Amino acid sequence: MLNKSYYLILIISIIIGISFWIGFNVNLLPEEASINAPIYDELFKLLFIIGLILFIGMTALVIYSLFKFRKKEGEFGDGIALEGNLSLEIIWTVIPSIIVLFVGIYSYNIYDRMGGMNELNHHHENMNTNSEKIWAGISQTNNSNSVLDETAIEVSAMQFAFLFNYPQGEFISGELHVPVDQKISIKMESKDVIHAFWIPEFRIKQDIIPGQPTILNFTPTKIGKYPIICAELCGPYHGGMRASIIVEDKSDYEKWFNQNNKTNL
Ligand SMILES: [Cu+2]
Repeated sequence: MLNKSYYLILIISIIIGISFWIGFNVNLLPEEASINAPIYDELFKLLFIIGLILFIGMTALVIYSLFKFRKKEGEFGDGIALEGNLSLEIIWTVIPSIIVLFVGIYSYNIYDRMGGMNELNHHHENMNTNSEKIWAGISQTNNSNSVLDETAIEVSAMQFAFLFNYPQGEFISGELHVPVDQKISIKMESKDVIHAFWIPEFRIKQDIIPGQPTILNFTPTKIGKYPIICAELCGPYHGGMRASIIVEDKSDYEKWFNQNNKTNL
C-alpha cells in the first residue's frame, strides 16, 4: 500500500514537473510588443500549465487503464458493481473548486494590472467635448499627460477597414503609426456595425460598438510592424478587415507625421 501511494506521488510530481517545464519553455504566443504583453502572458502560461497537467495526467491514466483493466482471457462476466466513493467525490470537488477560484482571482489581478479597472481619467473628458458618453477599454495608469495629448489618435472602424485620423496633423492614414515606448491613446468609433480592434502582439482586443466611442490606451515597447485585425464577425469581408500598426522610434515617427501633416500647408 505504501509502495503504491509512493509511486502515485512520484508520477504526479513528474507530470507536474513536465507541465511546468513545457509551460515555461514552449512559447505558443506571438512576440511581446507592448507593456500589456508580459502581464497577459503570465496568465496564459499559468492556464497552459494547468491544462497540461490535466491533459498529460488524464492521457496517462487512460493508457494505464487500457492495459491494467483489460479483459483477461476467458473472462465473460460483468465488472464489479461500484457505488459511490465519498473521499474520491470530495477530492474531485475540492481540487477543481480551488483551481477555478484561484484562476478567477488571478485573472482579476492581471486585468487590474493591465489597467482594466482604471476609472476614465480627465483626459477622456477632454476628448469628450460634446459631452457625449465615452466608454473605456483597458487603460494603463497615466504617467505622462502631455504625451497622451500629442498622440491622441481617432480610429474609425467600418465595413471593412480601419481608418486612422490624426487630429493634430489634420490627416487620415490607412496605417497606424505610433512612437515606441510612449503611451498611446486612441478614441475608436464604429460607423456601422460592431467591430473589434485586435493587435495580437500587444495582447489587446477591444470591441468597437456603434454609438459608443471607446478609448483604448496602450504602450508599444518594440519597434516593428504588427497586424491590426478586426476580431468581430462584421460582414462578408470581415476576414479581410486588417490594417497595420507601425511602431517607430520617435524621430522616425515625427518624420512620418511631418510628411503627412496638413496643418503645415
Ligand atoms: Cu470588422
